[in-house]
Amino acid sequence: DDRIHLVVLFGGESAEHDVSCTTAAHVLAAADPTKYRITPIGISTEGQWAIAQQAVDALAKGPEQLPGRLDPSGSNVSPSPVLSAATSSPGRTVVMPLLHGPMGEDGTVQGLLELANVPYVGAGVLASAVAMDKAMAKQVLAAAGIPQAAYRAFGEHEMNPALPQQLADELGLPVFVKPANMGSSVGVSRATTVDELRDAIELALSYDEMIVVEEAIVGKEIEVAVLGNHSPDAATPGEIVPGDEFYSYDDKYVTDGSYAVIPAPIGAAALEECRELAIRTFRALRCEGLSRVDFFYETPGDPAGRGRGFLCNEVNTMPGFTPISMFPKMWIADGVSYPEIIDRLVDLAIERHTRRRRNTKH
Ligand code: G1L
Repeated sequence: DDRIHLVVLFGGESAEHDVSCTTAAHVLAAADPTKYRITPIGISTEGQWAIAQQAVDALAKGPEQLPGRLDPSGSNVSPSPVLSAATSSPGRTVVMPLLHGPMGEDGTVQGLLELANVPYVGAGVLASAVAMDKAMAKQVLAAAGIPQAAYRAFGEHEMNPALPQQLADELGLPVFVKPANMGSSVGVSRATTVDELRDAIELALSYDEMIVVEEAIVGKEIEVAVLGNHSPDAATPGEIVPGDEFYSYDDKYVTDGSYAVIPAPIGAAALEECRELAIRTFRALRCEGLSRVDFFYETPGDPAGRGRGFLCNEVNTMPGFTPISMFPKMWIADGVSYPEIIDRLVDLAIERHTRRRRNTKH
């Protein structure tokens, strides 16, 4: 059997457990069985890592059986199933972590896989951790000269009664207030007055000790799918046309109310500029494998906006990944099929691992 052993990690303790299970079901159904021998490993909502066979059984019952249904009984309570599955066929294993939030997307699982010396799909420890922290990501992008909305990042200890008014003077109103460490829109609010801003800061500080306050942008929401390592490619950008005032937690994956337009209707020159900016952003954060880079576009000449063009909103190292999610949809629109995206990701994981080993002196 000279197929690649693909270990798919899914589930997890985060709010996105169910999304992860559904995504895993799609990946398992789409991955070419002539290329991959697959070991699915599920993590329950209690954080227990289920033995492979249990996850296989759960998956066999179909996607609708998966969300929240991973029975922790009889499973291992440590990540050891992954490490043993990963080392059972050395040199031929690739791990695909379909996990969100703390313990998945923030670099922790990536660190475990580094220690185990197994190739894995997606961003490494550094890019995962930096992209996950909105304050840190903005600081890195600012240093790289990537245009962004005006913002202030600060900690709990810097909060004082005069700060909300100062922030309103500096950034204008409305602003968005966000906890730094949250992957989703939990704890995020929009403030239109200084009093609302004070409440919004208090709410965000209940989720993280670092928060970001940023100017609200009037413009289009443009997303770009980037694939690659050192020489990444960007797909044709798409536009998200929101149904609500802002992209709230509920319609992040449930797309009713908002819809996508690919290519984004902004003209060929702007599409090209956006792809280049997405690649610069991907490199600035040292992303690897894949990322979805999200921008606001202040149309030059639009009287409602300030005409600044593209402003980076956020970088998602683990974007939605079902066949109808934006990341796959943008590649599919460019002629790269869902199974081909999986092939590219696995190849990129192996390429990165081989290169890193060559560059490491032991
Ligand atoms: F492994 C990939 F392909 F890099 C990968 C991993 C995780 C792609 C997309 C995701 N996304 C997620 O895990 C999720 C946050 C959407 C939950 Cl499934």
